[in-house]
Amino acid sequence: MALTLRETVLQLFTEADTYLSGEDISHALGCTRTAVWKHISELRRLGYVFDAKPRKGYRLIERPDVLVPEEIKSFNRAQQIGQAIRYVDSTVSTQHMAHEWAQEGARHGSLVIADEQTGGKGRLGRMWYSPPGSGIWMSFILKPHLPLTHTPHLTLIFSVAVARALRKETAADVTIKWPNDIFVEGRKVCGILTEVRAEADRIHYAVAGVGINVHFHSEDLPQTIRTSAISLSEIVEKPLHRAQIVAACCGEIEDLLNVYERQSFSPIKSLWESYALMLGKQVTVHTAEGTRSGEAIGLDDRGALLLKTPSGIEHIFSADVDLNT
Ligand code: BT5
Repeated sequence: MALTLRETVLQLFTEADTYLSGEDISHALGCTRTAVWKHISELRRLGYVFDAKPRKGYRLIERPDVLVPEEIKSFNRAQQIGQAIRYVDSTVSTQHMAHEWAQEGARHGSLVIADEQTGGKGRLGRMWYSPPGSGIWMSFILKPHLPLTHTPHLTLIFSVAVARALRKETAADVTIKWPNDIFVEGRKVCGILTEVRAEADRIHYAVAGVGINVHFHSEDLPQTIRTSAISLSEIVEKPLHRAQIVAACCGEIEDLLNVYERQSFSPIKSLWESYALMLGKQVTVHTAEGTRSGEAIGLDDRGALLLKTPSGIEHIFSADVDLNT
């Protein structure tokens, strides 16, 4: 997808990492120096800091921690995922925006992202706490050629992709709790919500929502999640840049969707198991049919959790799972 001039200016500064003269940029972009100056001023207004030196030009010395499309795109290596982006400062839920966009004909990989959600959604009508400036609240529109029964694979692909991105970007020791949670230090740092619209028994499109806690302190959280939630800045020393984390997620999601398309679920399953928090452990599973305990022994080919109980092996498709202590 073609970049706007402002996105291209930012990409030039990101790649160069040195001084660029107004003349060099206007040549590279085929626009006037006045236009270049206008884009640099606009970027300054967004919080980017440029150093200006006589005869040398401008150098980008500070980037704001913003989630605007140009900032994400300047780091994103994926070809499809996160190439089309709709960003808003605040919305009820990025899931709603993504469904609307999908129905208007959004392309595969389109991304909706917000700085704040006022009605963030978890599974089964639960809420997702999404205060401004504190996290990454985003929804990906996917158009996979898959039967409806393969929907659980998408959630598992997203869990592994986000876990890999977080490990690479923060070196945090992240694990995955089946089916949709990413944990650090025994607390939830990220939740994933996959919603599909189907035609007959095939997926028409899917919206995969990802909420990653980045900047808040657990003391500031609502009482109900104060001890169960954590944010990345509580465990990572270095300053965190949300757009870079989003871009890393886009790259990993695209890589894993490609692996899945070529080799099906088996490599994803192995990767998932290497991040799994509960394998070989005693767990309690809460489903619509009731609660039971057993050992979590792996995934089946459909992405269901295999639970070994005294009466045999059960395949769990939808549940909340607690680790027994
Ligand atoms: C999830 O549901 O974990 C899926 C969360 C998906 C959120 C993203 S943000 C972008 C997109 N737009 C949306 O509106 N949603 C998606 P579930 O497994 O049902 O977990 C929900 C439970 O997690 C709640 O009942 C709380 O106990 C807890 N919780 C709520 N906010 C949290 C937070 N920020 N961090 C950790 N835990 C939280």
